[in-house]
Amino acid sequence: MTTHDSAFGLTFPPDFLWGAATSAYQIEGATSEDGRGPSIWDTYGAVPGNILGGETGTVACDHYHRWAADLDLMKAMHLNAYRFSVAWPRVMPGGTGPVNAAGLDFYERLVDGALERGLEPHVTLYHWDLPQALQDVGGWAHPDIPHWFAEYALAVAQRLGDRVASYATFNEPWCSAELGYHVGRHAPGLRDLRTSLLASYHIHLSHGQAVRALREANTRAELGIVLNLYPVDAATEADRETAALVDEKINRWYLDPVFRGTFPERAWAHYGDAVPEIDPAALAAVCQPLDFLGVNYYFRQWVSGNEVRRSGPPGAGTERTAMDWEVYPEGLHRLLLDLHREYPAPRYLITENGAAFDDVFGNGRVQDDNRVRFMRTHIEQMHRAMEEGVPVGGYFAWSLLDNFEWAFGYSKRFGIVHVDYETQVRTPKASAEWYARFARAQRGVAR
Ligand code: PNW
Repeated sequence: MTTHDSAFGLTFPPDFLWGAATSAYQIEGATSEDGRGPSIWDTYGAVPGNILGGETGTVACDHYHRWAADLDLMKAMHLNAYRFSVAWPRVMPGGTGPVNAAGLDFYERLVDGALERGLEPHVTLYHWDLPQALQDVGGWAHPDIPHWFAEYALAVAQRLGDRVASYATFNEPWCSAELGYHVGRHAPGLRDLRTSLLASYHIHLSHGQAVRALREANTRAELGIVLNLYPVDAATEADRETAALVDEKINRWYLDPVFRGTFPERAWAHYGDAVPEIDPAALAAVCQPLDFLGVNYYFRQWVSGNEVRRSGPPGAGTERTAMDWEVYPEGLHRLLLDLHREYPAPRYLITENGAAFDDVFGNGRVQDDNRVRFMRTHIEQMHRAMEEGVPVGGYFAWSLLDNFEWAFGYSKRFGIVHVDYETQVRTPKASAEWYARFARAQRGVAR
């Protein structure tokens, strides 16, 4: 027997990764412990009005102290992989310069703890918590940042080495550049298109430079990048051109440099004078052979007139999450087929998929049937894509825990495990129990 039947009759390869994902700033807390330097999210969160309810990541899920119990949760759920991020300001408090050994100690304990529990560690090097010291000199807009990032990546890889299964350079660079430097709804809260495009360019260069540095250091871990990607649909024929532009701005502005060493033409022309001065050779070098592409899938973009909706087609027939995002499982199937055709990678990992719902905690449990349905239908669509030839190697639920949802503070709960922020008590939701049964069946683990 090489495969196992699951609850709903889908067969996945026995070595398929069933995991959960988190990120450092969203769960760790302990923002000034053991030599960690300040990050842009500490600074941004300290400004009234930036985060709903004035909340911050200072305590979050206290994962910095509760990491062992959190790993136990995943082991109990029969998962075999854990995706988390390393906080740059823990490793290099000043962004560049001396390494803080205590910061790396934490991630070393985490990696070893994961391995002891049968969880493959999948590390994201940058999930939005830039050291404030680097922001003080311009952050992603500074021309030297690719060098600083590669330096930091090497410091992590030198310590964690081959115990890590994969490194993703970036999580969702669109969010860093667009939300952080243009829309201003994420740290550092800037509102300037030109600076945001420059930041995106430097993030690309940083990715390329870090991948080259890690390869030269003979890192055996798989290397890749994680992008937030969306099918883009036009409501009417007249919306097609806009939809194509939106697709280039959100998806291809990030895919093309990584896979082709170029920027997409339509978006480039659209941005006009705001585009940065590009060194074609440097841009070409962003395209490094990768071992995987990480796909974060949440919803599609629906283009209608001048409006780009995340909530899908108007009307009551569409299910939406607490973020007002459309529930659209078919989009994952479409996205994977499109990627496989246009941006072939050796394998794809679904590095995030999940939903916030208005969970009701009562009698010691959360009966989140909506989240169970969300996960099941998305896993079904991922399976369809695999049957049609797309090499998908794993699925990571976003998120293991309810956590700090950026500008929304703690008001949006994405966890499959409920967190009581008063007591820090973790309670697996019905979705965690469902996922545990599913993973156990898929992996053929005895009861
Ligand atoms: C992702 N959008 O963020 C991040 O990787 C996670 O840290 C986050 O908690 C999760 O998705 C849920 O939001 C996104 O506006 C933030 O399209 C914003 C968007 C997409 C993803």
